[in-house]
Amino acid sequence: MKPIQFPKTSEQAIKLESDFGAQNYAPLSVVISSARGIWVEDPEGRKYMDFLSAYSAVNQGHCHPKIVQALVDQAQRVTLTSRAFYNDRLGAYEAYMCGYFGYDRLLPMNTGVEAGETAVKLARRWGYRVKGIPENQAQVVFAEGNFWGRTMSAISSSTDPSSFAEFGPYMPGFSTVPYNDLEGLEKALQNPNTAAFMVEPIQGEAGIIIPDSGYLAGVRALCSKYKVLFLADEVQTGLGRTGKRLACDYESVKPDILILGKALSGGILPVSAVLANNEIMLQIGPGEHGSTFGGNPLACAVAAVAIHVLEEEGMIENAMKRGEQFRAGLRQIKSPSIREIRGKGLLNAIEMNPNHPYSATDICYQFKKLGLLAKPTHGHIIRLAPPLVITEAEIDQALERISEAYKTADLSIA
Ligand code: IF1
Repeated sequence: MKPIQFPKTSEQAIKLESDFGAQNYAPLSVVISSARGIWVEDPEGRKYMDFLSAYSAVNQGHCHPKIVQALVDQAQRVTLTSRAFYNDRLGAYEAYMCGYFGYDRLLPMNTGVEAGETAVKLARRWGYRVKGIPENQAQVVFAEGNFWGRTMSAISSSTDPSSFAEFGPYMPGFSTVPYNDLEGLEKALQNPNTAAFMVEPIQGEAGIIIPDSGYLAGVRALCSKYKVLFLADEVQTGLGRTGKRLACDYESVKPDILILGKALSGGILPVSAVLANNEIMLQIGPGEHGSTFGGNPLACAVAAVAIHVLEEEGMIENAMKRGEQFRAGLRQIKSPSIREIRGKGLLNAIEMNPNHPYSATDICYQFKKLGLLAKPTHGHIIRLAPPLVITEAEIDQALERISEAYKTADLSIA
């Protein structure tokens, strides 16, 4: 069999996917063949500012040299041992992460949704053994508009038909309450069979929905009051994205179970993690949970450096400062199509008037023509989330391109 031939042009790359790929995505028509920092390049040499960051998996910038070096070094030692044996990277990584986030223990997984599944299993197990919920009666509550992945459990909690429709039957014992609504949440937590409430501190896919200040503190207080575990899904908002180490830090609340993913590897390979204290984490014993790649030495070596460079290179503070600069600049753009600018740190969104002649997708194609890549979440909301290494000058450059895109679009319908 001949060795694989990769395409040389964007057109060839797109055609191959169209001919042979599952059609579970409809990507923007741009092909990325190389990347560094906030910049990505297509096979024809066109350069773009990445304002999606692979949905916040590339907070540290594409191909961060130190993270790549950690990958290369470890890949030449050992990459995967399985958990049937020990390896010499996992324990040190666990200790490092527990010290950094302030928990007793870490359970390593690979994707964000696996970490979410792990958190729900831990919560149910704790519910039966510690809270005393009758077997198979545990309830886990989620927020309307949640998104935590594509598995059957994750879609069973979803309120978005594009996530759950025609995939039933669904996981029992799940319910939802309105986001940012403490009264509604309290009613659900009064059910003695409620084991946990899982929530994103800022809802990403729902459209960068920022709750009222005090909401997270209210969640924390209500969960403590009713002995319900507070599960924070920081897969997208964590690791500096919102200008703080965790978005929960805005209200200094500490979840009972912390769920991390995406940028935990700086976008190099799938790494996720669940952190909790002993009373919760030790409810799962040997042989009761795991995964082939969970805790592999390559992932541990990469994640340890991905976390370290966040701090060492001041990326979290930069996200706070650049985010303020970015939102101030966006608010200078006068376009009848823009309804709201919102965000925290470098997790931002432009909400457009849904009935405006041009859509968020139209605007994203204008952005692409001007050398900036972004993608709408729902029809009329554009998520703008560059890597946290973006400079002041690059923010200004992005603002010029965004402003130009709206000017062109507004002129086109004048
Ligand atoms: C896709 C969305 C974002 C997440 C939060 C857990 C997970 C995600 C808050 C699961 C994953 C990804 C999935 C990816 C696109 C992207 C996404 F548009 F789908 F909704 F970011 F908003 N918690 N989000 O955002 O992590 O298992 O994917 O590692 O499915 O297209 P995962």
